[in-house]
Amino acid sequence: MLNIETIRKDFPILHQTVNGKPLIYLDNAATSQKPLAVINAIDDYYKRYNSNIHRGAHHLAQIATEEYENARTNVAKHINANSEREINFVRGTTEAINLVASTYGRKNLKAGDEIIISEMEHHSNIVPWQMLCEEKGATLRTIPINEAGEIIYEEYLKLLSEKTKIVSIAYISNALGTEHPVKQLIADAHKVGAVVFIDGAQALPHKLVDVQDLDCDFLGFSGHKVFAGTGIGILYGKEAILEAMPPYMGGGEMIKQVSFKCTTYNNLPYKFEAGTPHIEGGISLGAALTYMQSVGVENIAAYEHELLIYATEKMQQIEGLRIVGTSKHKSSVVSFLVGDIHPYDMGVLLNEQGIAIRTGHHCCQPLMDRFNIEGTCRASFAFYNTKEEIDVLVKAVTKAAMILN
Ligand code: C6P
Repeated sequence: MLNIETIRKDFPILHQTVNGKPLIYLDNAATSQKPLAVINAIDDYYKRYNSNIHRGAHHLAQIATEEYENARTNVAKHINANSEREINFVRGTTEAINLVASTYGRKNLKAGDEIIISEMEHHSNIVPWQMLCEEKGATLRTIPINEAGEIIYEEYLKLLSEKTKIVSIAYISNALGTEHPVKQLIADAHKVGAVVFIDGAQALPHKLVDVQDLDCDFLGFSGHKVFAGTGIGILYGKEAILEAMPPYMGGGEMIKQVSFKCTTYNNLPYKFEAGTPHIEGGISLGAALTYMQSVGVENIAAYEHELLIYATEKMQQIEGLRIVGTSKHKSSVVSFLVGDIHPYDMGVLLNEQGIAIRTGHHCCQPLMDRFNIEGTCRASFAFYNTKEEIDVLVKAVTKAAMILN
């Protein structure tokens, strides 16, 4: 059981008013708020040991290196990776996908090969693969989805063939909250010899993700969605696959030896970490995961499920409201439309009540096309949200609908 009142004290930003009303932050899928443990870790880094890492012999450099590498170890444990060598710091999910597309993809794909994604992907899990397909003469195939916002599994099985080289799919959809059966999906992709990239951007904030249990080849996620700072994220890859991949960016840190005749590359994970990294970002990610572990990721998942059920029931009672994305397997997102009201207008009126939601296509334009809509209103929850906040949301949506109709 979580003590939400105590938890909320850890998040200073939540205790403010917006337009004269207490802030109700329901835009957690876009970015989550930061606990004091994370804010203090960043503060501590700059006040006590700001220094470049992996290169200085001096005291500050040693502390910074140790803290950065401790964060990597924490990430490895958190997702049950085999070793720290499988944990690459990147800028976020977007960079993780681009890295794999431009290294693994460029090396291993040829004309006629196929990549499979779903119709429900975030643009960052579409465009890098389109770019790769264009370069290689490969084809991007999409798994269709049903009215509930679930992938049609039989159609996925039909798409798989010996031509399939990469399958890339979000664990949880940012726009609808649908949770896909990724373990099964990975096993089926492996049967045809494809590698699988799991976009974990919306999964890591809400549930335990065990890369060995899933047997995914790659996993990407963003620090800022798991209560850490922005500009930091993780690319996990199986060690043997990462070993065989060419580097992504060239520069300092990613090399063993440089000469004009021959340059050799560094060991994992540094091979993929050219240049001075986002040191305080990495440290903040370590602190954020420690914080989540102290709350208990399973407790978080159970509580957020309660919030989702509560919100779904209450919101369905609003006249004219329809929820977009009604899968039984969902996490922390309620996407909705009320009558013909434009999502942006709803967002503006909710903001007047101090409520932050996201409106629009949520970087999923093909998904919006599939449902023949321009966008939705999206309320997305974190474990610091409460049922009382949902009650206020329901009242505010009802009131806004009356004004806008
Ligand atoms: N979704 C949202 O409001 P970056 O920007 O690299 O941290 O994450 C990209 C990304 C990739 N995959 C999924 C499933 C995502 O949800 C996101 C980010 C935010 O839904 C911002 S568009």
